[in-house]
Amino acid sequence: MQRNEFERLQVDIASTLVHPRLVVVSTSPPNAETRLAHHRGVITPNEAFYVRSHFPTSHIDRSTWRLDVEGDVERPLSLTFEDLLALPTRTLLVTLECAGNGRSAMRPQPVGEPWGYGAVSSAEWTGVPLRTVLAAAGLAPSVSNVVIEGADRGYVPDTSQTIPYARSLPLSQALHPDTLLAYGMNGEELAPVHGFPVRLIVPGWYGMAAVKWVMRIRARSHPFTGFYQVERYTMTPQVDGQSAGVPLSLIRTRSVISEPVADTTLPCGEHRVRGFAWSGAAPIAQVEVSIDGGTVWETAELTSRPEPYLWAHWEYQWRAEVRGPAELLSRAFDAAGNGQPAEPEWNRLGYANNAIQTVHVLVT
Ligand SMILES: Nc1nc2c(c(=O)[nH]1)N[C@H]1C(S)=C(S)[C@@H](COP(=O)(O)O)O[C@H]1N2
Ligand SMILES: [Mo]
Repeated sequence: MQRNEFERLQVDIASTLVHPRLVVVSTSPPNAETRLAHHRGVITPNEAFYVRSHFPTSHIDRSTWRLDVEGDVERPLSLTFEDLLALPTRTLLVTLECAGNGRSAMRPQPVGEPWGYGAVSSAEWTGVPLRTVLAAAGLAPSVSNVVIEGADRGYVPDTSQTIPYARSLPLSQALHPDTLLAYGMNGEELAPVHGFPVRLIVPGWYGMAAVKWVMRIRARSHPFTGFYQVERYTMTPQVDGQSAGVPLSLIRTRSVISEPVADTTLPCGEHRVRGFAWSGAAPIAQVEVSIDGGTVWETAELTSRPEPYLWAHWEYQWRAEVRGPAELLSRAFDAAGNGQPAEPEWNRLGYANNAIQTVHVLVT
């Protein structure tokens, strides 16, 4: 192993193990999920925010960093960090969920990081709308999509050279006023693992769209066929992987139970069941809880104000009267009427599992 590679590995391990709230899924590249029961309120502290990276963390010097805007544009740009700071800002509360969140609950177990339910977190993001930068460059009329490229690179199956992490957005989403080039996370600069100095935020979309360490923006008039665009992050139903997949975009409606913690023991009596619910398509309208394994459902109380892109917190009062195993379930509905299925929609790469979660506890 090269010396600098070794050093990078040390940094990755240190930056993911630094906070006891994170459960490490892998150390290089750094992948770690947030313990649901450790959330206090709807905003996740930066050091407890889940981490998902395909390649080692990029460590970027902000003073030499440039954001290149090129491709089918009238005026290619190379912006400094100060150039970006000088543009009008926008701040949004956004929940980020990895498309692989909950993969470990799928059967048969698909390939990929074995996430539990903690690859989801929320923050207040500050940045410049991507459209502002695209307007400054001037898009050609033929442009149909915009590729956002990160500084991180590595090998992927069937390539002899390294490739960068890169994702394309349809033009309509690239021009959406809420799609941000973010440099602020809960009032702080981004940590290296979360994409310092600048990352994309695409509110309502699964996390793969939120490209970290953004270095290059390319306006294109033809479809982008990069590895992370067409080989990953598509719903591929067949085991053979031959049929074309449906690209992931909006986060499906979902809820999780954060308390009581799954597979724990509690005494008979009053307990507060707590959790979160979110949907990329619309704010959360209702959450229901079942304490009998899914036969009877009752409405939970929303204890935070439902917002378009931010998860809602909910609570439910449970009087545990019967000793023995209990099964707690929650299900959410968004304002557009989307709910959660009883079983995951199985797909080869294990994405977008928004099936109702069952939490098993033992009442003593
Ligand atoms: N450059 C780059 N951006 C990336 C990734 C990556 O590997 N490289 N991973 C994506 C995925 S799959 C997710 S879920 C989110 C995770 O963001 P976080 O690590 O800040 O939680 O970043 C996205 N942006
Ligand atoms: Mo992800």
